[in-house]
Parts: sequence; C-alpha cells; structure tokens
Amino acid sequence: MNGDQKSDVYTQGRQDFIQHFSQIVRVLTEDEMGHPETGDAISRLKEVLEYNVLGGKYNRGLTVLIAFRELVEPRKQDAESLQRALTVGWCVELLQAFFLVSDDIMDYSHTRRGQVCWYKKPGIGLDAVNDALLLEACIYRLLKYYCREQPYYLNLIELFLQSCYQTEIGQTLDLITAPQDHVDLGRYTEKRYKSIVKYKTGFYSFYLPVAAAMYMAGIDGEKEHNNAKKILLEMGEFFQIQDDYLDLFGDPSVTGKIGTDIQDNKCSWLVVQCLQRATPEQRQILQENYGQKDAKKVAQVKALYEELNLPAVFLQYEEDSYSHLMSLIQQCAAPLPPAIFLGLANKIYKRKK
Ligand code: GPP
Ligand code: MG
Ligand code: MG
Ligand code: MG
Repeated sequence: MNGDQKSDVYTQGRQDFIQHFSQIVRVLTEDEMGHPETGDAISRLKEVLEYNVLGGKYNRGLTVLIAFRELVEPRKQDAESLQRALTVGWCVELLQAFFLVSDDIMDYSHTRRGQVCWYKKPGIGLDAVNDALLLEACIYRLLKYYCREQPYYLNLIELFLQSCYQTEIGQTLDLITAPQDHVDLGRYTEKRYKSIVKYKTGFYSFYLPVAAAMYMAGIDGEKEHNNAKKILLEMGEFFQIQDDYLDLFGDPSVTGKIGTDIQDNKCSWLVVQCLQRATPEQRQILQENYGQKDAKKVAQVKALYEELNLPAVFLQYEEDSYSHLMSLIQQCAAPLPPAIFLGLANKIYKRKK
C-alpha cells in the first residue's frame, strides 16, 4: 500500500507526461495563424490552460498512458502512437479542468491545487463559465487533430461525451441533494450517497482513462468494458469517500484546497456516517449547525464527528475497502493485466492529497 515509492509507473511516467503539455498548448493555440482576428481570445485560452490544467497530480491522465503501455503490444508502441496516448491523457486532464473550474463556482470554493480558484481571481468572476466551456471544447479539438484517422476515433468521442453526461448527472444529484436554504437530514442516505459518487466521480476519474486506453488498444467488447467498469467504479466510490474525509480532516497545505462540504450542506460520506451513529440529541446538533457559513457552527459539526470517532471509522473503512477491491481485481480484471488496476489502487489508498 505504498504510493510513495519512487519506482512506481506513475512516478516514472509523470515527466514524459508533463513534457507533452507544451505541445498540447502549441497545437491548441496555433489556430491563431489561420484566424488572426481571434488572437486575443487564443491568448486568453493559453492563460486558462496554464492556470487550470497544470498543478494537479495528473493521475487520471497518466492512467491513459500507463494502461496503453500495458495493453498494446510493444511493437505497436511507436512514437506516434505514444504521442496519441499522451494526448488522450491530456484530454482527460482537460475534462477534469473543465469540471473543476465549474465545480468551484458551484461549491463556492476558495482554493484549488494550492492557488486561488480561477473564478475568484480579480477580473475573472463568472467569465470563468466561458473559460470552462473552452476547456471542454479543447478535448474534441485535440482528439480530432491527433486521432481522426484512427479506427478508435468514434469510440473515443463517444466515451468522452458519455463520461461528460454521466458526470453532469452526478453533479446534478450532488447539487439537488444539497439545497442552499434548508437542512433536511433525511436526504443523506447511504443509497443516495452511492448514486451521487458513482456518477459524479467514478466514471470520469476511473473508468474513462482505462476505457480510453482499451479502445486505443482495440479492446471494444462490452464484456471487457463492463468487467473493468466494475472494478473502476468501486475505486471511484472509495476515492470520493477519501475526498469527503479530506475535505474536513485533510491538511489544506497538502490537499491544496479548503473544505466547504459542511457549509455547502453536502451529502458527504461523513454526514451519512454521522447520522447512522447519532443519538437524537446529536442529530439535533447536526440539524442546527449543518449547511451554514458560520465558522462556529462548522466547528460544532466537526466536534460531533470527532465525538463519534469518524476518523477511526474512516481508517477502518479504508482497510476493508482495500481488501474488497483486491478480491474484485482477482475476479474481474481478466483478460486485462491486473497490474493496471493494482497500480491505480496503490496510487489512491492512504493518499493525503
Ligand atoms: C467532485 O466533487 C466532483 C467533481 C469535481 C465533478 C464536477 C462535475 C461537474 C459537471 C462540474 P467535489 O466537489 O467533492 O470535488 P472537490 O472536493 O475537488 O471540490
Ligand atoms: Mg462539488
Ligand atoms: Mg467541489
Ligand atoms: Mg470534495
């Protein structure tokens, strides 16, 4: 369970991956030559790309590259094919940037990846909505530029469109389960929680990058995709539970973001666990303090979570989830090499950011 080993494939691939970004920006901004009247907009796009696409962990994008290397026969891994794998990896990172710029507006967040959220920058504000849309459009421009002659081109386009829709459905569930004006603790059920996170996180963060590499390797069978999806959505659920835990109990100087879930009235894993364990008195404390900006009220909720030992509950959950995932990989990885899933699992278990 050591994700910090310098020898893992993610650490090794990261340099190659980051180096390819300058080519991505070049391709996305060279359009200016043909259309000089859009030059100012293209400069803005460059700024948006550099501020919002860089600075994360790149695990989603790297997964495309790593899975591609595992799935494609070595003799078919020529320089151009590898470039395409790097590019599709960056397309996943662009999708992530599109979601994060948008999500930070909806969640009233303050910081992201250790810097001020894009919409909070002076002079940006809600113009960030258009910047997010530009990031999304870049995905399809890159796919066309690099992959339009490939037999898997349509599969990739449909995969990105489908992942996008599923994430937006998940975000919808997330938002409507967290109304701004009143606290309804009855909404925060385990069942609702699982639906939210499957859609808002699992598809685009875990299934999308592996599925993209599968299509690029010519693996397009429904059975193979469903098996991989089973493992990857399970990982996604665990990943979002960690995200919810870190929202409150993580160190913002490590996660790069300040938590807002309590203030935002979110159906977080913590509130679901709290409700399963709370006495009627404790439930009343939650009712009075959840979903409000007041720092004292947020602190009351945190104290209640600590009283109920939720950090220990999380640690135990993490152990159990890891064992469950390992057995799922043994059952469902074939015909794909289990290493694809094991490498990903080792990146996320025990993560602090
Ligand atoms: C994570 O939720 C989910 C997303 C970032 C998907 C957003 C989807 C859109 C269609 C905009 P989160 O709010 O817990 O993430 P974080 O903690 O990183 O803000
Ligand atoms: Mg959100
Ligand atoms: Mg958010
Ligand atoms: Mg979160």
